[in-house]
Amino acid sequence: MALDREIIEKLAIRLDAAQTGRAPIGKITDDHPLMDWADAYAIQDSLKTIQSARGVEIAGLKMGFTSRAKMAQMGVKEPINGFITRQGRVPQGGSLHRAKFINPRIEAEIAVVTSAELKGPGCHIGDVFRSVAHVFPALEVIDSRYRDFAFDLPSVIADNTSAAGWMIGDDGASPIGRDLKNIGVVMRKNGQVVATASGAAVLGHPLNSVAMLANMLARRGLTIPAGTLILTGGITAAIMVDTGDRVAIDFQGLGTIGINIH
Ligand code: 0L1
Ligand code: MG
Repeated sequence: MALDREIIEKLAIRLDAAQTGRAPIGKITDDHPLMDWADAYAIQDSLKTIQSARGVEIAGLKMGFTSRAKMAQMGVKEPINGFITRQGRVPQGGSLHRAKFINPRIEAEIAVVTSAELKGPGCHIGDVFRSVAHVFPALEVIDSRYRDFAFDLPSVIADNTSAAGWMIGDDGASPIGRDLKNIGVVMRKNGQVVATASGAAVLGHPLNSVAMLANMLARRGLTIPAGTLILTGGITAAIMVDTGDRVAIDFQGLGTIGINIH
């Protein structure tokens, strides 16, 4: 680690203020170029502590940058992870208040809830199959706290991977007998198709993302407890949304979810 505790806490306070005040900031690595991934996750943890202290509740975990194309574009070999909050939940069919965000974008995801603890290192997709109780159609709202999306990987990790909101469908499905890599996903904005993809866009299979999360957490001495909700990462590209938009996403065999922006 390159940063001391005091700097880590100051940077977390800065990111929290940017989020609550909808006031974007420059990327934090401009001032701390030696900041490494351990520092970045320490800032994210500090952000979680700050938010928990004012009553924000952790609802689950998320993976980000899980599409190979997006990783290649960023020149990284590994996705990133963060947390989602109960306050960030939008009920199925609900609305997002545009004024609460800086530049909100929406991406289609598959979410899972685990039924047994998952631990790395060495966690494999087979372990995940045995430990996932339900899969859900989902979407994530991302909102970078960095001005003009000018960020790098450590900055995004510190900013809790741009997490800003999420929705899952009301009805979960068993993963048994379901080919999650071949689930077709169609995203529409205001009735027009804006993105299509299949589950394989997420690391070849959305459950690979859960295995990778367990292995990433193991490096920090953490596990995925039973009963954890996990957003496995964007299946489609993230699309910009604005007041008056409606986004609907069809997940083959899992149902449709929709969100209104007002
Ligand atoms: O959920 C994610 O894939 C993280 C995206 C972080 C970067 C961004 O704001 O686009
Ligand atoms: Mg995402």
